Amino acid sequence: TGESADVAFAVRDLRESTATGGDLRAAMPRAAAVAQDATATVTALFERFQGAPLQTVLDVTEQFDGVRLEHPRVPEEHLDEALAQLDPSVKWALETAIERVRRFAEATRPADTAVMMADGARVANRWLPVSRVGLYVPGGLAVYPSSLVMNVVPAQAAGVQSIALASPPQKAHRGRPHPTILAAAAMLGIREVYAMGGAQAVASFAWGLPGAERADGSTAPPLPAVDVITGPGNVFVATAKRLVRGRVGIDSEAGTTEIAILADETANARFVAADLISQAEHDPNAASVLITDSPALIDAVRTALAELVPATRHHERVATALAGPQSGALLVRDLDHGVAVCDAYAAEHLEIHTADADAVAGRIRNAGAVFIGPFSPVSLGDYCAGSNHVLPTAGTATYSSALNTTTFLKAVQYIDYGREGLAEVAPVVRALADAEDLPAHGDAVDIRFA
Ligand code: HSO
Ligand code: ZN
Repeated sequence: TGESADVAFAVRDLRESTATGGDLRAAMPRAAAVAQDATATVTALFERFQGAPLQTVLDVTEQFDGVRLEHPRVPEEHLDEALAQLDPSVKWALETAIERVRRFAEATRPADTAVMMADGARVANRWLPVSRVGLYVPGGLAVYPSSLVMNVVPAQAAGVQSIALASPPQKAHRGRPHPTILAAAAMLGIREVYAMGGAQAVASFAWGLPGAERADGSTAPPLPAVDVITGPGNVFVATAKRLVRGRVGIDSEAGTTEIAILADETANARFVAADLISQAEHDPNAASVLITDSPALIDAVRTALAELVPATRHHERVATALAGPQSGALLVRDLDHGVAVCDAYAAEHLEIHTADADAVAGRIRNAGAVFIGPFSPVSLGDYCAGSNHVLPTAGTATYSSALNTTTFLKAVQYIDYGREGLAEVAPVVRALADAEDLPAHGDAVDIRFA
């Protein structure tokens, strides 16, 4: 029916490749690290911020977002107003997403543990939420109320008592964050929202902001510093988070989105093409990668892309992302080779479209999230599967995890030994204390039995 166009989607033949380990990783299609170094800019902003925090935030907001505010704190009635005006079908969809993400987040909160090492010798581990968090919701090429849900719900499931939210002011919306963001915040019971973006939002969360009187006589209260800052953002937000780490905790770096699809000749080429397009829609630098042992599937996917890409709204962005060096098809020898390639790539999102997809999924070690079979597309996970969509990108899935309740929890260990329990291991303390030439350590135990 529709027109079809040539869509660039390069094929790399890895069938003869013997690369493993680091060599295989180096052979993966990834964009060169972002050349833009924001460290100098962000450091300068942080210095300015130390001298005059509120003034700096307001000036920088005017410069970058084009709006002059009296204080970034959004009056609470704006949240209620946005919720009252929210399209009912969007409200229903957000409610469904919130319910599913919450159910999974609560179920995956780690349990407290207690171990009796011997009679009267108990060691326990208890997960406690951090006191206060600052969550960042970006507002650039697209607005992401779904990302607000993905950040707020695990923080609430962890039991965090104080949650602040920042999102850039929109010129088109009287200098407020996007109304869908405000409405989603209100739905989740978040009352503390700030119209600020970029590194200035991260600085405000890390060091706090003073309050202010507004011209209408109302008061914006101070913003107290937070313990943890999470959320995706541009290179300035990511750099700012890296620079405040240590003072506060941060989540893993969720950068430009990626989808990898492991498929065999049983895969539906149109499903595969649609899913590659769906994540390419985010960003011209997004990565869409097909890993398969079937040359016929590659041909069929390219045919489907030629039909589907021109018909999609953001076809320019999508075509640019598919044509980039970070995207393309990788032709592998067989499924074992495909699994090895998936582990080397360590995708943010990995879809499995093979016979016995569940068993194949069980063999994958490195991925932010694994989507199993033809009816688990990534866009399901983006909104309402119940899983989280803030995921490790750029190969960091080799060591880091999806945003989850532990991002907002810390564990305290409890040691509760009685006389007998201590007596039993007193010689162990004595021996190790002497071996370390720290005799007072041994004495501290022995004195109890002298
Ligand atoms: N795929 C993105 C998340 C998202 N998609 C938000 C749509 N809205 C990164 O996982
Ligand atoms: Zn997405």
